[in-house]
Amino acid sequence: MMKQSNMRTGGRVLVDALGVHGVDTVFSVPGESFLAALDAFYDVRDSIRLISCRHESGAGFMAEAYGKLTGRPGICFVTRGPGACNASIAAHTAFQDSTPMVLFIGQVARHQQDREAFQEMDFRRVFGEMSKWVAQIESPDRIPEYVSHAFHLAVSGRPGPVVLSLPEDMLREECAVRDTGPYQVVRAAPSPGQLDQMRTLLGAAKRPLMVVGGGGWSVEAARDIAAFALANDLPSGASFRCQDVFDNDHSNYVGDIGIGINPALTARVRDADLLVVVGARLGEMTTQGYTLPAPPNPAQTIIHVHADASELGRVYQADLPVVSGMGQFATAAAALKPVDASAWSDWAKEARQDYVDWCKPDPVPGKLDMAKVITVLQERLGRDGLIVTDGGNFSGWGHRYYRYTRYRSQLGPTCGAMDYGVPAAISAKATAPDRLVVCFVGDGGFMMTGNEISTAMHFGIAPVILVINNNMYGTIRMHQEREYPGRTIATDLTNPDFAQYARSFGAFGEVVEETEEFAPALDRALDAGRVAVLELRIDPEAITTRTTLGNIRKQALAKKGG
Ligand SMILES: Cc1ncc(C[n+]2csc(CCOP(=O)(O)OP(=O)(O)O)c2C)c(N)n1
Ligand SMILES: [Mg+2]
Repeated sequence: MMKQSNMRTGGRVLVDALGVHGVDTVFSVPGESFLAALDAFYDVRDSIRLISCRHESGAGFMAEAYGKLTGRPGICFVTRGPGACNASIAAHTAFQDSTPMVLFIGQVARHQQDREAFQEMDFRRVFGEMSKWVAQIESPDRIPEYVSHAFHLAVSGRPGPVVLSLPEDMLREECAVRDTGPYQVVRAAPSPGQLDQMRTLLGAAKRPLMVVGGGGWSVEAARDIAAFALANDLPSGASFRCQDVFDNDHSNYVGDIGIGINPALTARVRDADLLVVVGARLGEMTTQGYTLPAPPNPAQTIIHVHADASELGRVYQADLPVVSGMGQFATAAAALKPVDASAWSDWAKEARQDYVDWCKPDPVPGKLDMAKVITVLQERLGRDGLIVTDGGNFSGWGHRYYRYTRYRSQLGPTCGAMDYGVPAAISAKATAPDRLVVCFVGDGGFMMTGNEISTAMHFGIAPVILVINNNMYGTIRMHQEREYPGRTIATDLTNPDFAQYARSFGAFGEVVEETEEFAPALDRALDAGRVAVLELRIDPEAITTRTTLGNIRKQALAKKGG
């Protein structure tokens, strides 16, 4: 048969489809299973940047962070069983964090399927629980349809990850097929009746509290929800690692409701008579382990706004459940006639004061005071700052003391995954090169994906990485001391010299041991013009912003009568 000019390989149809949907960056570790797609990327290398990484968890987290930062799907390409398994942590994170992402996996050829061929896995089963949808494309002429569906699903309703499996022979096969148009974002909006009802509930309240968080926000939605709060003098908190959804300098911001919550804020959640929960799931972190509010029918009246109907009534029965996108809800709420808020003006003022008081640092053991480190960062970064955090106790300093004043100025795994920080910071700096991207990561987390410094060097991406070194898996040590005091095991770490490690990649590296050394070291790191690592050696006793490891052990022993 004569070759027609409109014939394209599956790989090319796929890469063209990415172009149609506006993809500008792809994160990957290459594999022979998707060579035909890689070859198609060669031809579009001026419009789609292909960032090849050193580990698929790094590539996956970079894609997730891209999705978190931009609201557009982060794109990741990995190979068959080994690559897919390595990348699965990013899919799980995107799922729990409601981040739009599309993970493409090279798969064994169609005629080899179901034989346990080399590296074969059934990705529909593997990713069933950690994606919104997983499918395998069996024919190249259906690629545009599948990719369009994947993009629509990733961003619509509650955003999340979608997985597409690509048999390698399918990517090589030629076909004639037309491209689709670009995807659109489809989200619900609150009804006028629901808005009326919300106004009525708000008008009847004496001690209302709003909690914002979750995925699907934007600069405009964050601005509108703040306007709604201001108009109704509504004290407003943010869920775990979603602090940048609400300007922390706003007179109605009252702090974050997650791990290490201000006890005064816990009391306010308890004493509130109305909770307006917008975007956050009423999940374990937001409810102090499903205790506050008490499920399923708490004392507080609950208005729960979420993009996904299946989250409403999941654990808590809301008095007013509303399915809505964040932008759609925030615009409507901001346009609502404000209620008379005089009944709770003292409550609102006091709640804000609680937060202001909470930001005053407690004393910190050791020569390097992390609270002061945050103050310096705040001064140096201003509104250009973008704080990226890994999972671990060191993140508590940034949660408590940093003021997030702009949507997106915080990127962190709300699912608590370690090893997120370094790749996410690299992705953030690649995506927003004008921002001052600073990553907080522990010595534990850094040793999981710190190798991606190599990727940053290769592509000329220059975030600043602060390795908060306490020579242990500190979080787990804390829990051990609390539950099994004095019987520590598996939590001590022997580390490399992190500055020297960084320098071995050609990166900038310095050690900071005292508070006064931090500001000049940060200046040098910001000016380095390449990825910079500052190892911050902290006292292992400085385990949280509020207490020491020794105190935790002492209290646990006293409780056990030891
Ligand atoms: C991928 C992953 N593995 C294990 C854990 C469990 N975990 C939570 S925090 C933590 C220790 C973190 O150590 P480090 O990064 O040094 O931070 P630190 O707590 O010492 O400040 C561990 C092992 C996790 N959250 N994620
Ligand atoms: Mg540590």
